[in-house]
Amino acid sequence: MEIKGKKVLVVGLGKSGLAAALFLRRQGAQVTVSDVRSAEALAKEIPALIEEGIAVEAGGHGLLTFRRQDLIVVSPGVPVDTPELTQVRKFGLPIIGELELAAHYLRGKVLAITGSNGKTTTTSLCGEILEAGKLPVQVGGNIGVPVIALVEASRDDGWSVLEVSSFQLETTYEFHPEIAVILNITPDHLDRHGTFENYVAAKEKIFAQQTADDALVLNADDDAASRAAARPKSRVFWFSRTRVVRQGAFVHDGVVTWRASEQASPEPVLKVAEISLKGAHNVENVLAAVCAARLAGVEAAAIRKAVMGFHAVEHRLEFVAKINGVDYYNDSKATNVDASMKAIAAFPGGIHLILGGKDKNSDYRQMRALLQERVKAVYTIGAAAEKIHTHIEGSAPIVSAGTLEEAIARAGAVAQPGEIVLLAPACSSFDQFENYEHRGRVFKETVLARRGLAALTAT
Ligand code: UMA
Repeated sequence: MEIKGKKVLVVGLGKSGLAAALFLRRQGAQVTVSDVRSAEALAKEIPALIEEGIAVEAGGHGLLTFRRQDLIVVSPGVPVDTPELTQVRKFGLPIIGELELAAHYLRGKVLAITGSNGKTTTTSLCGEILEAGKLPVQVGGNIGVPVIALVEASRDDGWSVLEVSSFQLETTYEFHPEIAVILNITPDHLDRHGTFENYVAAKEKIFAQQTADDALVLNADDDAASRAAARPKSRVFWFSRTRVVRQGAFVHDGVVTWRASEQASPEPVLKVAEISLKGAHNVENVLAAVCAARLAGVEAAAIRKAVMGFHAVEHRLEFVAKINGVDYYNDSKATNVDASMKAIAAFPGGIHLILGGKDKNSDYRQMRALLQERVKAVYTIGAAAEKIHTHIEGSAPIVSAGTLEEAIARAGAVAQPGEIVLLAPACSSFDQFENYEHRGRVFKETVLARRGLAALTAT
């Protein structure tokens, strides 16, 4: 992609937009960034951008600014149907995402991982495994490091392991991973994509450009992910927790096993009991990572070593503390109903569950049976509290806590030794927090302060 001298607009000045703007400038483009946030809110970013020769439009998007460009690069969080983008699309102006831009410049091979849940854990795990296999590797994408920021250090003999979201995939056209993984597809982000079908279509763009030389790894236990098998041109590999698959990874007699093809003999990789991560969903993540890593050429022994040494990623069913016999877990990344249900299912019962935040047009009624079976009480917080209350009423006692701190206090006051206090809110965080990391940190800080207090009263 020849960018030198071109007029390029970057929409959104978050992590992605900032990295994209600086990269484009270094490539010799005439760069403008546009953000709805005010100049005051962007006071930190603006001077640095101006110094680099990048023009900034703050406090809203101007149609004229958009029309003046040769190319528009949108940040993942910017909906593709804003009035300005809709207008300029009519004039045939190319609009791509930051991932697509990066894909044009990234050297080496790409292992891309998508799914509604488990992306970050699987991406980190794949990164560790490839490293254990002595392959040059860098990790980025939705996990927090914009893909464009990986370009300059990428090398022809290396791998980029990328967590890719539906937001990022939606604006890709030539993005072409050598190995693509779809972990699962369950309803999420319906407020942005409108329908489940649109969301699935965005996810499926991960393999749209793959050829017969590439590999697609799919979850045989997930309906929507396995339906994708009808469409790719690439070779499909499966993973399953519940059955033996033709080619891919599966659990056999408590052992994670890999089989390269129907003709190949099965190869034991590690025992399920050796996986340090909690929950059945994490066995799926490990199976997916085993598939991807074997396809990338990592030997079973290196995979086993890396999986055994891998512990929960921050905010993903992360153990925080034991206070008076009660275990506190932070799963702030459970930002949808399915993720929250997976977290609940990781414990046999005795759960005090903190639910709520910003609703994403979700159906919490699906949780009723599981709540009835395993949850002692639900503590609701944030803007979605009332809707959640209506959807789950009768399946578990509900305490309207309002805030996260109050929920922890109320749950901690009644939880008995051996029980669990679990933050798995099934909602996004933006009503009360900056993002899910912020929510997770507040959870951890509040719990740890409680532990300090408990220690003081015990002495
Ligand atoms: N903005 C506009 N106009 C709009 C909308 C937003 O100007 O119409 C501006 C905002 O004012 C803000 C900026 O855009 O200044 C934010 O851009 P962004 O939302 O794309 O955020 P980034 O900081 O660039 O982070 C993005 C991803 N964010 C989203 O997809 C919402 C991060 O994923 C990712 O880690 C980062 O790029 C690096 O690749 C976060 C996420 O929540 C973790 N992802 C979703 C998820 O995991 O569920 C998909």
